[in-house]
Amino acid sequence: NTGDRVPALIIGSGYGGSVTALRLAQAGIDSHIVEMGRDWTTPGSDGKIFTATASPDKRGYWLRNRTKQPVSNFLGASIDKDIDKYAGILDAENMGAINVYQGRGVGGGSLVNGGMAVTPKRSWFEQILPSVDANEMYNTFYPRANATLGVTNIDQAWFESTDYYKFSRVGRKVAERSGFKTTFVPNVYDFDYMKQEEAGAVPKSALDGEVIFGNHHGKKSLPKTYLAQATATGKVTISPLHRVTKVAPAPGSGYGVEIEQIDEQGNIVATKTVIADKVFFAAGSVGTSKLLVSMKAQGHLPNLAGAVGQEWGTNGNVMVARANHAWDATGSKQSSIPTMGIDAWDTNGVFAEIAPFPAGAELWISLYLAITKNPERAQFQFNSSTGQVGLSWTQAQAQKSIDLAKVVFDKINKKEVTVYRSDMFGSNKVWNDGLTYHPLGGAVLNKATDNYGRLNGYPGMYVMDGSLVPGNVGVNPFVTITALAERNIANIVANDLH
Ligand code: FAE
Repeated sequence: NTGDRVPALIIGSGYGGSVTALRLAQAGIDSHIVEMGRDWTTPGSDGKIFTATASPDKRGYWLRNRTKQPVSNFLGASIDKDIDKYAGILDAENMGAINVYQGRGVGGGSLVNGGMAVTPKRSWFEQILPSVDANEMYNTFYPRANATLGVTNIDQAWFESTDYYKFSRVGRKVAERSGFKTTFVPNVYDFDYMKQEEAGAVPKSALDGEVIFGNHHGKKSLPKTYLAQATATGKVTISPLHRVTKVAPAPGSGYGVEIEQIDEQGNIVATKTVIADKVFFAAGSVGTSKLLVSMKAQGHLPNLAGAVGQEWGTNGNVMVARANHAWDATGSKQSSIPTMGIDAWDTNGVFAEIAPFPAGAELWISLYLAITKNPERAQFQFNSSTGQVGLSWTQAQAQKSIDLAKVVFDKINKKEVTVYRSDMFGSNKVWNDGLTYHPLGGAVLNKATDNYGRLNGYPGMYVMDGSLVPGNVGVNPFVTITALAERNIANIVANDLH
């Protein structure tokens, strides 16, 4: 409420925010999380909390009048449809040439993501974040992150036998026949639960195609792990449907934080100002970058480093689909949880998730989300005439992702005598280069902040999320975001919070 003073205010409840809340609480510090999305705990009129994957209603999308499906077409025709404007779970945020998909709600991206929990190759990590002690990361903080997130591996015997991973086995077979390595990928989904889904013993979630609009069961999203532990301490409160719009030094000490409360249709219902001794930016790469860039440009935080808003990247994301032969069925039954990737990072700069396409019918489609070694970066810029923050990313910058992925999939197609599907991302469009699931950067560690996320010039202000990572982590990012937050908060608790 207006006038309140809190010891620590955390902006956003994704990975960075959840780690921060838990570790502050364990150090005895009360914190308050401000989250612009809903708390996804109350069912809608159909008795379900989340909307169905195949036919999303308003619960699927963040404040839009029309769905924006990542796989947008079938046989060239758009599958998008009108919906009511609502504080739905998945944001397809348009930032000029790119749509940045992000989770909205208590738990951030953990509500909508595929749960793929990948620790990057150490050599690549050392290249992108050279100021970080890699020993410490790989011996202490990656293990801590994986343990607290509940990361496990699929039972390989079950993987080989279940109909639900036929799509993965076909993806593996064709990749290996072309000389590419594949690898099992750990996940936060409860694979024992998934087995019981197959046995019909429990309600289906992954095996019912649930993922990008929320999972009712099985997935250990942050509200079941870090946030559950954090709130159980009694030292963490969360305000959903509250959006931070301004942060500036308060007279005396601390920071004044302006917050808009919104209703489920996105209307502003109240504006509040609170004072916080410490402010942790954990609004995600785009959310944190937009706030910092606009506060600096408008003179509210003029001393922020020049590196603020720089070095943003897409993690080289590009999507593509192939049409398999009739004898290579991918299955009418598909688990929505990916467990395998093509690892051509060292040879081709490509790590491709073998993705499900759970349409409920046999389509012989292999879908891939490729992470590529695309070196292109972009900057966030404040536009004083609109008051908005834009992103300089151009479609031409995505070409490098296509070029890298094309070498891998051209080789597979040539060997298999198969073709790309060109009807799934538009009509006659093979490469889906207009989106990213993995926004990274904008407040890069040891550049926009000190080596632990402290914002230079503003004691008590920190960055804790994906904006610390410079544009490309080579694998799916949330384990790295979590581990880095663990590392930084340990240092902050030890040094800044007596
Ligand atoms: P994030 O989790 O995005 O949390 C930021 C939170 O801040 C959100 O809840 C926002 O609503 C909130 N927020 C933003 N602005 C404000 C504001 N002004 N005031 C109040 N609150 C605000 O950030 N990654 C993987 O590693 N494996 C996967 O399998 C995977 N699959 C994905 C699938 C999809 C469809 C998507 C969209 C993403 C996927 N990701 C995956 C990416 C992953 O979810 C993402 O990197 C992390 O969630 C980023 O964590 P942060 O803590 O940076």
